[in-house]
Amino acid sequence: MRSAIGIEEPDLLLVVDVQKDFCPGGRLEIKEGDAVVPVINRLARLFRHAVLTQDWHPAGHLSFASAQPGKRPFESIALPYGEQTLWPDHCVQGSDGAEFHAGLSVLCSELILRKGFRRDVDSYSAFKENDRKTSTGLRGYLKERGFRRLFAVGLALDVCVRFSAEDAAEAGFETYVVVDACRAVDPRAGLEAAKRSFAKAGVTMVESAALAS
Ligand code: VGL
Ligand code: ZN
Repeated sequence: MRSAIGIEEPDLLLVVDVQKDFCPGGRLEIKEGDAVVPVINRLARLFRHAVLTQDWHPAGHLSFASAQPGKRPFESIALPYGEQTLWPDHCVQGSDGAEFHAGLSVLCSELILRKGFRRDVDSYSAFKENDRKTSTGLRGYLKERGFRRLFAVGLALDVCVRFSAEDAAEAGFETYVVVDACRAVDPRAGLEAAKRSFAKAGVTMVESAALAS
């Protein structure tokens, strides 16, 4: 086991998409999605700074299978910017399912970054949209604030946490994914693919028990 990581200035906790629609009973429910909440609440007390992301789609968003004639959720389509997985309608702007899980308590949160709000581009990553060109502005914000290490948690490990962490590493942040503070849409293949990809991207996987104040 690696030695403990002491959380200090200027470390950042990045809390990805802990929203009702990704939790049991939601429109794109992830198995045990709500189990991340107590782990994240505990972690949040070690940090001085956090950013929350919120998936925030207009009705009829192109990532919704319902917006693509003849397509069903979890199929994929070719778009001008590449392959796009189709999902059930989820995290529609202003809907109850787009709200954060009611038990989430991250008092050190200083920014809520909404993403996926352009009808014709999805955004898994908190940094770069799925066209891989459009910036969300988060890189500039975090650099300007002087953060150096990022600890990513939330939903889903194999989708938005993965793309956010890899883009963070590419942007030059020392990046960790706290695995027990995440759950995957596909806990088998998706999780395995994420692990391989993290190794290549220079993202380190840690357990929450390894983090200390
Ligand atoms: C997510 C699928 C679609 C996520 C968002 O937050 O991981 N997954 N939109
Ligand atoms: Zn989405």
